[in-house]
Amino acid sequence: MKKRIFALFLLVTIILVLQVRAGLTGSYSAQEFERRRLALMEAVGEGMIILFANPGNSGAGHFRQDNDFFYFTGCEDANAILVMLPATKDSILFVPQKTDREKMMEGGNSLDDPEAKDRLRLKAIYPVSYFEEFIARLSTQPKAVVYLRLSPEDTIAEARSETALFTARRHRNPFNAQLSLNQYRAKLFRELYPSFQLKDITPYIDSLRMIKTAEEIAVMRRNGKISAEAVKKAMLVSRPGAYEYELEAAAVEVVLRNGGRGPAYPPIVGSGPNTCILHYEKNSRQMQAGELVLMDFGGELDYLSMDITRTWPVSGKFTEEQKKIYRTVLEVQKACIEAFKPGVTFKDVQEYVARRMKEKDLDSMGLTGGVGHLVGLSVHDVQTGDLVLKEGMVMAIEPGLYFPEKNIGIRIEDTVLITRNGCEVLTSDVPKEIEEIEALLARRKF
Ligand SMILES: [Mn+2]
Repeated sequence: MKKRIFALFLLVTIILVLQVRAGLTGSYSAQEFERRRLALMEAVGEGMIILFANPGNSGAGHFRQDNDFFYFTGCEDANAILVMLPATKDSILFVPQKTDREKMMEGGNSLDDPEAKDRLRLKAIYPVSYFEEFIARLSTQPKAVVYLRLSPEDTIAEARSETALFTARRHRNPFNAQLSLNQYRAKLFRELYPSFQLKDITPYIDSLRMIKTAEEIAVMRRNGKISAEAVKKAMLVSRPGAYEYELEAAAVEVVLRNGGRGPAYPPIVGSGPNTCILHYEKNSRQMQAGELVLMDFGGELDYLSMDITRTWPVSGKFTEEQKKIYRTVLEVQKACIEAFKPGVTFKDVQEYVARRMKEKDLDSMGLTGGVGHLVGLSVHDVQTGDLVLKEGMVMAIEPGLYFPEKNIGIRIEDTVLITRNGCEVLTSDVPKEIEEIEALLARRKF
């Protein structure tokens, strides 16, 4: 009997351990960030590397740290500065000294925490007001090399190229033509310390961020499950007469309930004509029987994003015309997934897709497939150089066909992890086969 009780106890313990789900950034070890810093310093090998934290909160959203700063610190202090010294492998954090009033309103930061230095595995933590003096000492060295992020920043929802584009668009109006923080910091460094040789740290960061670590992969696997559950929930609340935002609400709730921060980008829920607007996000229309609804959604879990798109019939059954187009997109998407493995390029995927469609005697309707985009701290994650798939990359595959004259837009998107000899679909829990979708929708009651 005692043996049985012990076995039961063991089983319960194992189940509890397996269910441990950190969420809200508790998923990473301190060693993880130290390893990343050491890898960066190893690759750079000279001078001083300086990274800036986000200055503070804006809007109604939660504070989110700058992607690159978070990647190398795991620290969520606002307005901080990280200095890395490749020669000695030391890392120093500069953090704002908060007033008693600030501490009362928002809590303290790493400067108020006597254990922060050891926990974050840093050489020292100083007040940020000491930073300029620290830098000034260096400016007397001949040709001091300083690595800054001279390329644009990325955010969870925008690639570096997209933030650059939005800055450029803002400059169309001279009254909004303000420098980005990166541009401003570089300008200030050039003015204050003209002897420095400024170099761009971004390509070094991006080649690290492109390959996910074991800890990142664990978070992304979990996010794949949560985000898939979220889209499935949205499918179940869809019905003729539902508003697009009801689907958004259902999906966001699943993410929040599972320890995610919310959506990783503005959720796209487009019905009828809106299925053909690729980045539609008003989500205000009432959907009707006979139409399709396209939902592009991914949650944020511990700073990492996910990217899923599904398209389904509002009434629960595809029409013959919708089915024909859907099948084409699905076959192209599945062929892309089949082609994915280390060493593969954009051209390889396209050739494979063309071959598979021919073998299955299917008209691809002009759809060629491709490698999609990387996913990570940003949903359109960083990339350096021409893309060749490597083990540890996480990619979204998102073929779509759009016929505005028919009000039919169909996109099917999954996020996959490149493994040693293929890929693992992280978002496979949400159905995409026609029969599976129709079976799931048949469970709805209305
Ligand atoms: Mn995508």
